[in-house]
Amino acid sequence: MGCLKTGYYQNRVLHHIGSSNFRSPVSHSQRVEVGNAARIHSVPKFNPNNVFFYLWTRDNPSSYENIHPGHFGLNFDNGRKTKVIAHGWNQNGLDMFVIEMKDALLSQGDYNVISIDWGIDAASFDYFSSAYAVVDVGAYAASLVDSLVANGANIKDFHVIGFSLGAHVAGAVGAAVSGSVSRISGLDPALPSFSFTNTDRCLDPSDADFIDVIHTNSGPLFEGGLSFLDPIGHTDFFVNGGRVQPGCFDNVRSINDLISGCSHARAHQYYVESIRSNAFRAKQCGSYDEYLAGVCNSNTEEYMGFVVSTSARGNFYLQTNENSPYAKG
Ligand SMILES: [Ca+2]
Repeated sequence: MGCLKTGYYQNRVLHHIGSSNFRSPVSHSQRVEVGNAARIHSVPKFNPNNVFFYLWTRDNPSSYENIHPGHFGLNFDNGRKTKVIAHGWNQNGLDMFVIEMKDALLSQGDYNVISIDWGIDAASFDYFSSAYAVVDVGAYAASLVDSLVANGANIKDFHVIGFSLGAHVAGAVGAAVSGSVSRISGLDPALPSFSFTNTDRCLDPSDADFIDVIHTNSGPLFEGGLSFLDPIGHTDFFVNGGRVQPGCFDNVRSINDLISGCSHARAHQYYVESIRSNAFRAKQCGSYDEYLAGVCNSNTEEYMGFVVSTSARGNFYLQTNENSPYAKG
């Protein structure tokens, strides 16, 4: 299982550089192919000073602490489980969905909640430059996790949640940490440019002990999709078939429209709802058509989202309401 299905993707990024590890940043160019048009992009060298980490706990639920590798703040507690949130393109670490997710998490559990703010790199006008940055951002965030573990935290207490491009940041964190984090949740993992034959550059099952993925706007770009339609986790949930969501009327014109689009955003909206309630009941099935036809009515059930069983495996389907609350129970 990997991130690439040859011939499936519309956009391909070819990279021709050596090490771009954050410890030894290098200037480089990147050849980007979009369809049949190839062009050379200048990609800014990664600067870890452009990445920030915000920490909230029940002791400081509203005012975040800035932390970074080697500086853990006053409120991080090794006895708590840690939820790490990675935002997507043209977002930042204080995006509304991050705050909603943080609030939902702290309402339900005594967690350390860390937001990775890579908004400077994610603000690139060029989606492909931002997509290129995810591995460096993830490696830098992994160095924070490693330093927290060296200071007494348990690597198995870390769960990374990433939306869109942030899902691949989460994968890069998981790939770069010493050991393996317990879980990554990929919320509609972005597809455009992630056609690498190399799973080092995208979320894949080797990045954590357990990976659950929610698909809400999947499919190739030319069909109006933005994320991986193929399963890329240990368990994948295809909501309303995974392509378009009820209540959304996504009109596809560009990546920009899609990335801020209704169906894509439903992925983090469903997930936040799943933190507060446990009602996204899904059935294992071979396809959405079979699910709709009732072929899978007696199949295994799982609950999607925050509460998913880490023993869940395979593909699951469910339907939602058009408006919040989305879960049908
Ligand atoms: Ca990976």
